[in-house]
Amino acid sequence: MSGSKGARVWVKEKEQLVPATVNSCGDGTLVLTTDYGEVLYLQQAEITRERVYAMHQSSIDGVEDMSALAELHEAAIMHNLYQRYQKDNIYTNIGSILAAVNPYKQIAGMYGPERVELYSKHHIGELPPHIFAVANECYRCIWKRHDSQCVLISGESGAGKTESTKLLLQFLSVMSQNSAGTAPSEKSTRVEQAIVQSSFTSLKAATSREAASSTNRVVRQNPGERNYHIFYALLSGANKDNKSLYLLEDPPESFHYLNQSGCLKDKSLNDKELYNSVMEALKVLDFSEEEIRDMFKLLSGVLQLGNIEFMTAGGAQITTKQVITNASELLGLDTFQLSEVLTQRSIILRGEEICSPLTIEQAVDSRDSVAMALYSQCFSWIILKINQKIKGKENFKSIGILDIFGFENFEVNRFEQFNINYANEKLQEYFNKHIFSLEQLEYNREGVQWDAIDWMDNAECLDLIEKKLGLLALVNEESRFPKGTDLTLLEKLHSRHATNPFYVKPRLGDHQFGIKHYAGEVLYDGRGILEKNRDTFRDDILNMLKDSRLDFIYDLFEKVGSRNNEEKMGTARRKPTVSSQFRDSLHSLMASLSVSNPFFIRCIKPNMEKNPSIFSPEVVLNQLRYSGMLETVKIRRAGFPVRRTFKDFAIRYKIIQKEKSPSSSAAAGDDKKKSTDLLLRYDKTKKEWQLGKTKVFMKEALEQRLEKDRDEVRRQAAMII
Ligand code: AD9
Repeated sequence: MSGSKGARVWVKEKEQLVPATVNSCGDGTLVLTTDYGEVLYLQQAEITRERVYAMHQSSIDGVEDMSALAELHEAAIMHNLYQRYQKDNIYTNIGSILAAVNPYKQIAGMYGPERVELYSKHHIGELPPHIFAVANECYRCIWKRHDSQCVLISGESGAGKTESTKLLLQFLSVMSQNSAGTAPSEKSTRVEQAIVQSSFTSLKAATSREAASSTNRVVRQNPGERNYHIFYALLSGANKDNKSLYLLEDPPESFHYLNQSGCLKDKSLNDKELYNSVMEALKVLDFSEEEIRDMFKLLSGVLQLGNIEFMTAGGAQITTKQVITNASELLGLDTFQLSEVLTQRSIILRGEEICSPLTIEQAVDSRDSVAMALYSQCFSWIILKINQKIKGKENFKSIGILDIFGFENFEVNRFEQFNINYANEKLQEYFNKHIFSLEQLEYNREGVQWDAIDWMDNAECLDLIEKKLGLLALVNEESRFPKGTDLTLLEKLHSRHATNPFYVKPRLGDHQFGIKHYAGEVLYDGRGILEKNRDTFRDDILNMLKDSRLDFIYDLFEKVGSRNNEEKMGTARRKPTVSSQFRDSLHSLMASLSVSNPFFIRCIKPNMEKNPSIFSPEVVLNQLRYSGMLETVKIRRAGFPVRRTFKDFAIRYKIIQKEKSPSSSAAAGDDKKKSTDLLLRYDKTKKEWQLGKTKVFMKEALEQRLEKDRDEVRRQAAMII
């Protein structure tokens, strides 16, 4: 290798490739400084191609599309992101995926109207990577291909998903306004606009959680996390009359459901403005004044519920009489009946009602479950209404934007993580298939035989989760078994799947089981899974809510009840479990995705501190793994990952062509012929290479041999000079 001072190289340190610069090379010692500040001394014997090699020019310069990187490994991908991030180029393509690194600062001129205009006039690939380029392509495709489009945005919390969604909507709304003359009706444009301006941040916050079948956030927030934005918006935006109508005269910090995490303000949001835009959106979407009032009453009722407190006196007793009166008033409930279900549990056994007092902890749980049920039913109702409103004709084509909460692996992983990771696994399968089919397309276009590709998919892991007698089936079976406990569940899981290579039975920790996901191994805590899955919403609580004087609340729960009744009448008496509902909605999502043309945006957090100037390699590498971007690389590598046009190939290896057969007539031939002759000399069997219509396709091993010979010839030439 060329070891001159200042040369850029890759060096392998602790099994990781690290970018580095040559300090000096002499006396058989190579001194390098890695980009992370470490100085390495390599002795002659250590200077092998495995340990250290010259960085390709494409990695040194940085590229807009990772597919153009000659070196396709994770270190090169990360280095490329880093280099671009330093120059405020936060967007980079990885084939058909757009990677967006959160800048944590406003980059001047990045999203102005002139940028919208510019990107709307160019095809994807003609301008530097940008979220507007994706939005524009999406918009063009809907007209060009006449099919539905979807944009899948994923990333960890705080990675920039909401911002990306807003930017997409900003672009699409300008485009649809521009075409208002040709658009189906002015009203649809207004609806689109309304959605853009609307409360979607508050809705969005709920959707990502909703996806995990959890409305926990209403009653409990993590430190530094707010409850759903709508509560703060309502408190800050409602006028005096409404505040008195909704009993909201106290400040946010006086509500238990808002003050637990110590986070009341979101710096990036103005709650008053949010309230106004929610109101505007609700009007455009034809929500009646009465419906709006009912929704806000429900939300205020939820806040009051949170302030109900208990003490022990032979079972839980309510100490906050005024609060329970307020809650009952807002929700149209009978105060006595509400107090009863919060402090005791009643079940009907053989026609007789049996009541048992609750402990304080149980009483708090029942209070929280009422709040969660109200919020989640109201949320589903809003979604239903919006969908009815914006639903178009039969042949209606849409652009769907799916904001997905990324893969999770915490210290303790519970039922929620199990569901989130299952969803991510499923989306990964979709993603792999898509990337794979794009590869196939490129091979077909170039006329290359591609059946040699053998790629790793995640089908086996998904089988472990969702096939017959898989993890989901066992969890559901045990949930329906009255005597089933977390322990009996774990026993079943272990005994059935211990030998499955994707299943993990931890040696330590007798309450855990693990799954080897595509993004890594995750251990799940089995405790509480059955209870969460059974979704034990008590019948007595449900009946109390159905007794509400308010039609709105009655209607929200009426269907819940009728479903249960049907089940009770049927022989099976089966209420769908949370995970089976989740699986069904995931499958129907996959069905809509499968008939859509997808775009992928992967949001990346460069550090955990929200700092605009730190790029932490470990933090980023983890996300690259979890996001499936490396999977794209894997799929590519499984085929013929190295591609060079005939011309590039002929120029690059001209020097070894001469070397191997100085008098060959091939030197005078065209680029394709020159390339073929050289390739045949290296591999007669053609296993390691193929010719396309415009490019040479090679395996990496063959390229490495070519590169090595090329280095050698250049070294000898330098010595002669
Ligand atoms: V969560 O799952 O809702 O907790 P998101 O949605 O992934 O999360 P969000 O879009 O809210 O993250 O981004 C977090 C913050 O990063 C924003 O409030 C901005 O301050 C910042 N951000 C994100 N993207 C950009 C950008 N393109 N330009 C400037 C950005 N700032």
